[in-house]
Amino acid sequence: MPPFVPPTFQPLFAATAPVGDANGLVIAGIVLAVAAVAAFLLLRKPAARLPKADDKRLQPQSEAPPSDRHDRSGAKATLRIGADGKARKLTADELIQEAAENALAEAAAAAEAVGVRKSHKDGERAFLQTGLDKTRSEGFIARLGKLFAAKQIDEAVLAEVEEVLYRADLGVKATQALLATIREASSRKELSDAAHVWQALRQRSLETLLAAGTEPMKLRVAGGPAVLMVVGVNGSGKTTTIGKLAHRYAGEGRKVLVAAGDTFRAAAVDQLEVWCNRAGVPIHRGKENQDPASVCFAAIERGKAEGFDLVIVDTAGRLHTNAGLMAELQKCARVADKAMPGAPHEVLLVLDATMGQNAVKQAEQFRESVPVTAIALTKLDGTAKGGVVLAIAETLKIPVQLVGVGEKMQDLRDFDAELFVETLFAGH
Ligand SMILES: Nc1nc2c(ncn2[C@@H]2O[C@H](COP(=O)(O)OP(=O)(O)OP(=O)(O)O)[C@@H](O)[C@H]2O)c(=O)[nH]1
Ligand SMILES: [Mg+2]
Repeated sequence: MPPFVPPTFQPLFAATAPVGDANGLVIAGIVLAVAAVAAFLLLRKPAARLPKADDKRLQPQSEAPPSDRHDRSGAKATLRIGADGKARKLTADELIQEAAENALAEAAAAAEAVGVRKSHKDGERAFLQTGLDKTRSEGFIARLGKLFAAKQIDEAVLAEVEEVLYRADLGVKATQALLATIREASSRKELSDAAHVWQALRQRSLETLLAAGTEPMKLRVAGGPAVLMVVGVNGSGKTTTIGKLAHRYAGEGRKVLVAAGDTFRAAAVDQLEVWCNRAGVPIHRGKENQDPASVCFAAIERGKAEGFDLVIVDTAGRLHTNAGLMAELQKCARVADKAMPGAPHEVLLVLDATMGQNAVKQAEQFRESVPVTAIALTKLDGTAKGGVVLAIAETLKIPVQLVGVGEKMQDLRDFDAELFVETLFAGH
């Protein structure tokens, strides 16, 4: 009898002996393997059933705290320290039970993470609902809703749709794109079905927004602070947006410096200072009427010397049609690059949504002077012209990164194209 055969299986081996020693070994090996699998399954059965919620095994195990469940290497060990301080070897059944408990704990943690993401999304949706309330109840969504509900969608209705979209400040490109979408749905004999038309509009709008870019702003750079330059016409919401951003990034533990590049009005610097105090970040002030470019330069130098992560530069509001003031903005950008090559890393154009199509025109002019990389669309809460987001994406192909939905600190939200479209078209 070969020495490896355990006593329990020796009769079995003996029974196979007539087949010949070599064959006998093979057959005995197979029998041993089958027996091992059967034993494993039998042991596994009672533990594999799903424990009930009140099952004691789901309660915390005082005699085997979680930290004792793993050895120092982090690998699973079969030894556990009991309440008496003694090591005890777990049976196979206990090991399986423990694995089931661990799997349940992991599943619960995963479910919790999903829950956190869901509640975050619900929160964002609530902000957007506020921001899009007027667009949905008075703007083009409400008007299209009336058109689609009242009549069969035919060419006459399409002409009305076109007018609604133009009036809603969607602009030529976005309007034509959406009309083409509706016509295409019509060629698939879906025109009379309002639900299909809404679906097509929703899809097209999302594609437009995604095509304008989905990358977040790059506000982390190696070897010095990232420089974010904020530009826009008078009163568009630059200073307010900077205050909200400073609050957000400082809250994330980043070292933020705000540069008061609007040196035209003493009141502008004071206003910025109020926001900086609220956000708990320092402000770099220049002298009244000092060249804004030199304030920008000095702030970046200070940002480098004092180890700031981010320098946000406020600039004076200016009319996009004023060549002299636009040249001054160019100078600020040039000087920033001298203070730190590559700066400004992002140029955020702040547009007031209530301006509608005019905001798109402003953007076209601003980007001729400075490399606008991102758009913050403010005052969405105060307008029915929320469709201007589509006009911006379709015409400018610059991503809207932020939307302002009120005057409070938390009323500046990251733009999420999917959530935006979902909220805009909700109920249709
Ligand atoms: N309702 C609403 N108001 C906003 C929003 N963003 C800014 N405002 C208001 O818009 C007004 C102008 O904002 P500012 O931040 O001073 O604008 P600015 O671009 O810095 O203005 P100038 O420095 O004069 O060019 C203020 O009364 C803000 O409270 C927003 O998202 N919603
Ligand atoms: Mg300002």
